[in-house]
Amino acid sequence: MKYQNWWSKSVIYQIYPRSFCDSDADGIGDIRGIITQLDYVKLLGADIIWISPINESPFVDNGYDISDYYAISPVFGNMSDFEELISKARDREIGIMLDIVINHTSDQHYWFKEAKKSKCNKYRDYYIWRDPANNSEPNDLRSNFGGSAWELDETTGQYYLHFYSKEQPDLNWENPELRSEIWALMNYWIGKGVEGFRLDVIDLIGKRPDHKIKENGPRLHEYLQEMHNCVLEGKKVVTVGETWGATVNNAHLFCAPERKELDMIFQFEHIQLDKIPGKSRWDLKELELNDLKNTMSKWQRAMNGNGWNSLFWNNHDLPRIVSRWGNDTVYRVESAKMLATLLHGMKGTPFIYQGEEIGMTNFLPKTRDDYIDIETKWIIRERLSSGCDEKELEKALYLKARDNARTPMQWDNSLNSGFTTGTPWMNVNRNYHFINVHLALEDKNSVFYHYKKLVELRKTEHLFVIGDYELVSDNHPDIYAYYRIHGLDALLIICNFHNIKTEINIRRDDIVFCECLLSNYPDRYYNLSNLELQPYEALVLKIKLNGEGNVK
Ligand code: TEU
Repeated sequence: MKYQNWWSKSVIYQIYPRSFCDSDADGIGDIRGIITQLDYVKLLGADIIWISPINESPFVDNGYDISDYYAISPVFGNMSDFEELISKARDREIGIMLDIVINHTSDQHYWFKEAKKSKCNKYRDYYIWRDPANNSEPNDLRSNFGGSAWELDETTGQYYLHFYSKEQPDLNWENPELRSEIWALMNYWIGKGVEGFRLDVIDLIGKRPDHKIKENGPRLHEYLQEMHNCVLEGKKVVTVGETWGATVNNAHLFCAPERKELDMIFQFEHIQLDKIPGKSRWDLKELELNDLKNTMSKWQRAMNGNGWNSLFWNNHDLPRIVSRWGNDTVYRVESAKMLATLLHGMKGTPFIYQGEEIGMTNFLPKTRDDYIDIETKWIIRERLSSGCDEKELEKALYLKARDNARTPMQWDNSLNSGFTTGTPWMNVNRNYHFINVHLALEDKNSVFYHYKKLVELRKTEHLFVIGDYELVSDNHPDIYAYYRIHGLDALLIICNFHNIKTEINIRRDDIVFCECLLSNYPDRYYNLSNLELQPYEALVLKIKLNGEGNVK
């Protein structure tokens, strides 16, 4: 048996609640808004909804700074709304995956407020404190949002560690009492009926700041095994860890089934191929298709039987894929479908980020003030103060800013794209008049129906789940093609990644049957020995082999 888990066939839909659907006209999306759209998610076919954090928070980092793990933020609703969401989702056979941020809390969390009071407070050791070194920061560790990772607490004269903003102090996982608190809160939410956890920056919890170790610290896997023991063992709960530090060499440590840690991880290697190596993601470089083929193939092979891939192009931290690696003007529909096909054909669990399924794009700001994310504001400040080229900066922001993912969901053509009848917390992308759910549902050739078909195929064609991945390795500069093979049955996925016509020869003598399951151009004639592909064309072919050839 190549898979045995209830979620192996699942597709996960990510909701960024703030920007999804507003039910009470305060300009911010909420849980009741999500409830009204459950039928939409069901129509798409997703099995699990991952909701970005909805806990009590001062929202310095849009909820990734939790001040009460047991409470729902009133901005999003209340506990009975959440319970109703769980139950109405369950009625539709949809599970709810909670996003838990347990590497750090908000500085407004009770634990931190207490911890700050004195060095001998009961909660002091829940966080990471160090004495100044030569009247300055303990060392030169940097925060991911700019500046030092250490902040001085005037009252006690010590510095605390924060790998994100200073309002997000890092928790001290070395402390067993802290770990027990975390297990308790996770069990609480399982008791409420959640069927999954997305664990924010989980590869950081084993940090050793004195040795400047951030990711993959020495006790990381011990903690995850303890979590499995104390929380996950025997429960119908799927976990996916966010791990920017994962490589093909350490990924199995997180998710090889026998290790009893997590079910899947998000690794980010493929999504960083358009930055200058060794520099930050704001330092742009064109994506080379062959780099993408190599990286995706490497991960497909590495996780074969030794873990399970999560498949994604997008999330709330990443720009819109159609603007990034597709074409968000002339070929928006074709390229969005091609990118979807390329990803959903692979082995693993696909994630769809809200709006991706209708081909939502990055937004063009009127002024730089339209960027409101904490990380984007920091990079603007930093780059301007170091005298950067402003045109380059604008290009980098358009292509990479997290804000791009966070503009409100485009439901229809009405005021504020049907997201809210109030004033939206963030401006709606001006293209909502022609990119919206209402139009997508009316058009049988829309990006939406292509996604829906891909989700359906995962349920009906076993090969999508179990087939082994084989790259058609020809170094073609425009075409990414691969097989998913099981015995004499295979899928052949062929994608033209660029906006030009191109050709490929995939002639094989051992094909006895070939059927097209999905394409993004109408009425195509396929000749595998001389296949001409239209701009961004994508095909999913089902083939039967006679066993006399070599599939590779
Ligand atoms: O993101 C992890 C993270 O490291 C991000 O800073 C990421 O590198 C960057 O945003 C890429 O654009 C998680 C959450 O997904 C993010 O929203 C939070 O801001 C962050 O953790 C802190 O909790």
